[in-house]
Amino acid sequence: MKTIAAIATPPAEGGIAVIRISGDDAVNIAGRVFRPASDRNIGEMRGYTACYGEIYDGEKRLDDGVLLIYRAPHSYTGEDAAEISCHGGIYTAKRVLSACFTAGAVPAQAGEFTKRALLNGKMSLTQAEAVADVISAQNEQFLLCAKSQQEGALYRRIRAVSEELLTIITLIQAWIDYPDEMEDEFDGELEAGKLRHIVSELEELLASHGEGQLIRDGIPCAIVGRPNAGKSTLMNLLTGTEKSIVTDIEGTTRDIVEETVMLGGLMLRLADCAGIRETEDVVESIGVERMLKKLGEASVVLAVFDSSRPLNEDDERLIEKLDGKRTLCIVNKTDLEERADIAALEQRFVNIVRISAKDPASAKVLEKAVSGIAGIGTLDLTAGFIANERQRICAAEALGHAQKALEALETGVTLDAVGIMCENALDRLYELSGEQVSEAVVDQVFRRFCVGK
Ligand SMILES: Nc1nc2c(ncn2[C@@H]2O[C@H](COP(=O)(O)OP(=O)(O)OP(=O)(O)O)[C@@H](O)[C@H]2O)c(=O)[nH]1
Ligand SMILES: [Mg+2]
Repeated sequence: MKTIAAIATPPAEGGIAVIRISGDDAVNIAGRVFRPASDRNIGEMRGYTACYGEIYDGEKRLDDGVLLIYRAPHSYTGEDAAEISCHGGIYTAKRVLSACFTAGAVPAQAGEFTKRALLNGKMSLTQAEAVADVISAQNEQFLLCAKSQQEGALYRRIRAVSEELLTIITLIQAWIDYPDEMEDEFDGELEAGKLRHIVSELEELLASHGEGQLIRDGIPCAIVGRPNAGKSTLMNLLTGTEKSIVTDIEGTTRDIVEETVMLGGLMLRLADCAGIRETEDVVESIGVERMLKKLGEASVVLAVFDSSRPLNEDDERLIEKLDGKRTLCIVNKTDLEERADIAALEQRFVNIVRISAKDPASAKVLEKAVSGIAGIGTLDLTAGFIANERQRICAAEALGHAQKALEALETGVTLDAVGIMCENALDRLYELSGEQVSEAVVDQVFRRFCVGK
């Protein structure tokens, strides 16, 4: 395999930039572009050792920097590798990289370092996929999940189910091949029990996909309520900006104002919507339509009620629309005299909080209340989760086959048919973990990566 090189740091100005080289010839190539300040021989440097020196393209001095050597198999890729740290100018890094090409390296493709790590058995496919998730993580919670995935959480989870399936397949096979030599009767109910466990494991695994997406991309959260309830004031409080226009005129917000915030450790995609009411105004009624659409799509709803005015038919209409929605009822304007029937709201909503959106201290109260109701994180994603569409399809197909096998066993279909269905499920799991996967699939996985990783 050719020796590859790429800039591993982002194309931006910074203190240092790192040029990564990997392959059989990595140390030789490093030796051609790097001249140690001491009389050290690069070819004799041991793994995990570094030296300071100057970087050259032929006889042209480019920069000074540090060379770090890795020896196979103790490197990210499992190959001999070298990293040259130079000054972090974009142009300098590009010049050092082109010197590596002159010295014999070829440009690395997107994700090629990680792909080599996979091919050299340094990680499983799901671990390699997690590397891309770690790089693109935008919040603490998702980073934590992606990290445990990178450490093999999903792989271990699939492994456990695969082994359970394999035990059933082996037993069925033995019964088909050597029925006379089996000591006990075939216990269909016992095997069905094992299959039921596999089915429920796979169902739980599939459920982790939606949850993982919410944590990665943010939880869609609609702020709704009647006009003037204080929705935009609340939005501005949570975002710490004046993004939404606030006035005492009813129907101020018409179009949807969106912003992503971190609240109580969760990433929320807030949408400040038009107030709900019957209106003749064409623009405002389009706003109300959009609000209803957002409400439908939201995983979490912040429903704002104005405590200084009696509840009216718009509030009632909203309450009806919240049926079945994960809602935090926010009783706002508690700094004013109370005129709304709060007891009625308390009867209707389990999660209720009283605040004044004008008071900055309310942000803390909301943070606690929101993390309580969001209900995300009921599954422990650090135990492994389905992170992308490729994995989801494999898991869904494995589940389908396992369900069919269970049904066949329960309805007394022949053992070989049950065995085949179990094998189909196992094949899908092997594809999911990457133990049996086509080159085309691997290529597709690495297309998501950046060059240098
Ligand atoms: N006293 C008091 N006034 C508030 C509070 N929250 C909002 N207001 C005021 O209520 C009025 C309406 O606030 P907005 O945030 O624009 O209300 P909205 O729900 O977005 O209204 P629309 O966009 O028209 O649907 C403004 O004058 C705010 O200053 C509060 O907690 N206490
Ligand atoms: Mg508003």
